[in-house]
Parts: sequence; C-alpha cells; structure tokens
Amino acid sequence: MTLINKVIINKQTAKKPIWIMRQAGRYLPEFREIRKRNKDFIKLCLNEKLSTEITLQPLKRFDLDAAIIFSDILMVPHGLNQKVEFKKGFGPILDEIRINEMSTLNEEKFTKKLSPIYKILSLVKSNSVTKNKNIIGFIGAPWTLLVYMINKQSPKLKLKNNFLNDIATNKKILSLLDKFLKIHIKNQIKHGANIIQIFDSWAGLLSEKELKDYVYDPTIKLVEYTKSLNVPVICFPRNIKNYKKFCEIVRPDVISIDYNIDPNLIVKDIKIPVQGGMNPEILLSDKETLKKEAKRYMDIFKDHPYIFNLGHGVLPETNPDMMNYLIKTVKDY
Ligand code: 1CP
Repeated sequence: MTLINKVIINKQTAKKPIWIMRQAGRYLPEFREIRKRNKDFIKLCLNEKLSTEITLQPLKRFDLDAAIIFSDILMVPHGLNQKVEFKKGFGPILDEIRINEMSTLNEEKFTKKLSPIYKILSLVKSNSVTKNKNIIGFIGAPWTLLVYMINKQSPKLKLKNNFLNDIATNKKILSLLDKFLKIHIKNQIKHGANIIQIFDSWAGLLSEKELKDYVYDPTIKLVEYTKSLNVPVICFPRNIKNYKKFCEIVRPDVISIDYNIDPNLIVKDIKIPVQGGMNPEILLSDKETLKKEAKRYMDIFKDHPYIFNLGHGVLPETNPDMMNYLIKTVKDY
C-alpha cells in the first residue's frame, strides 16, 4: 500500500507523506525550459509527451509520495468548447460562454477532445518513477469553474458585479458541469488516477448563506460519485470560513487546508485525515525558518492522519533547493 493510502485508509499517523500543489511548475528550470518553447499553455497541456515529462520532473528530483498530472482545471471549459487562453502576466482569458451549444455536447465528443490528458495519465502510471506512489487526478469544483466561465478572467484581478444574479443561467451551467466533471473524473480514474482532488480555489468568495447552492450541494454530488468508484477524494475549499461544517456536510476522505486557518483549530475540530496548510512564502525564507515551520505543522498533526502539503501552490520564485530541504525535513521527522 502507498504511504498516502496508509494515511487515508488505515489512518496511519507515524509517517507523514508529502506532495506539493504545483510541484510541476515554474519554479523548476527544466519546466521553464519547456515552457519557453511552448507558448500556448492549452496546447502544452494536450501534448502527451511533454506533459508526461513535466509531470515526472519533480519526481525525478525529489522524494515525493505522489505525482499530480500536469494539466489545469480550465481544461474542462476547454472540453466544453469555451475558448480558454493564457496570457503571460495576466492569466486565463475565456471567451463568451455559449450554453445552448454546450448543451448539445455528448460524452464521446468531450472525452475525445480531452483524450490526450487521459493518455498522459496512462503514461505517468506506466513509468517506473511512479511505482508505489499515488497518481492524483483533479478537477476544479463546480463553483470555481463557474467563476472563471462567467467572469472570463481571474477574480483576483476583477470580479464582475451582480455575479450571482442570473440564477437560471448559473443553474444550467452547474448542471452541465456536474455531468461533465463526473465524466472527467471517471476517465481520469480509468487511465490511472487513484486519488481525485477537488480544487475550490474561490470558495472563500461566498457568504455563508450562498455556500449551500454553490459549494456544498454541487460538491457533495462529485464526492459521492468519486467514492462510488472506490477512489479517495480530497477537497480543497480554499479560504472557506468553516472547515468543520464543510467536512460534516460534504464528507470528503481528506480535507486540504489553506494557510489562513489556524491548524490548532483544525486538529481539534476535524476527525478525518488532513492535508496541507503551510504558507508557500515560507519556502522563500531561510532553511532554519522553513524547518521550524514544517515541524510546527507536523507537531500539531503528530497523532492525526496527515499528508504534508502547502496551503496553496508553490510560488514560481521558490528555489528548488528549498523544496528539497522541505521534503527531507518531512521525511526525516
Ligand atoms: O507557465 C505558466 O504560466 C503556467 C502556470 C500554470 C501551471 C503550472 C497554470 C496556469 N496552471 C498550471 C498547472 C496546474 N494548475 C496544475 C498542475 C498540477 C500541479 O499542481 O503541479 C493544477 C492542479 C492547477 C490547478 C488550477 N489552475 C487551479 C486550482 C489551484 C489554485 O492554484 O488555486 C486554478 C485556480 C487554476 C487556474 C489557472 N491556471 C493557470 C493560472 C495562471 C490560473 C489562474 C490562477 C488565478 O486565477 O489566479
């Protein structure tokens, strides 16, 4: 059994596994080298050879317990024929959403459009570097995808006014997302993913009373669907105010936490396995600070099933030596 499965299934607490969100990415010079020659990000995500190579890059360098496939949550809107582009220094730009056209799309066409992603999973799975390690497939949560599909750019830069006013349209999009996210989950599992992580990066934008319709209800359906396929599911409702309530309602196998929440509260309130938490900026400091902070998380979760990770993706300015030092610290704990 993999170390991560021992934590999730057997609730093992003695050894802490580690993987890092965005572990394949811009802080690695070998990634930047490929990226420089491949300006079109969507095309790169659909390039079987290069995306497999990028997925495996961090595993060749570091003693990580999982591979997460190099792809993006916005590949699903792309699969639904909403045009997605990534502009340097700006982030994603999405085209107008054409819901009627989307409604005519079937499973076969969607699967065909995203088939390189599934091939990448098979290639990652069959590579000896991932032997005895987990392979993490992922989706964006319906809410976070709805945000990008309607807002058409990162809400970090600008959020459209009256965002939630058109309830009928929002419902239609959520219903389409439910259908096609299930297909995307099923396809990833069929090709080798043995954990699914649901990224709800913008859960923190909603008020308590909006959470039911936009976060809890749509996420429960996907969590239950993934569990029905006998694969564990990790939820990351970033910056949600009440993680305890989220866990009680949504019931994921693992809860991934951000760095604004006090881990002491989490360990007290939450019984299921926990992942993540440390601020990625700590990797920009010095080794002593890094070791101290990593140990603080591991001390707090000493007697709790815990997967080491960060509270958000690793920052592009991170020195790979610091990443190596972090992984060693966790492994030697
Ligand atoms: O070179 C580049 O400019 C590409 C940067 C990049 C990378 C490395 C993007 C663009 N996506 C990715 C890969 C990616 N994205 C992965 C791969 C696996 C890994 O973790 O190593 C994953 C899981 C994602 C998930 C993702 N994409 C999320 C959820 C997690 C999070 O960061 O909150 C989100 C919100 C996106 C959208 C996205 N993709 C890329 C950008 C710049 C953005 C927008 C982020 C924003 O709105 O601020």
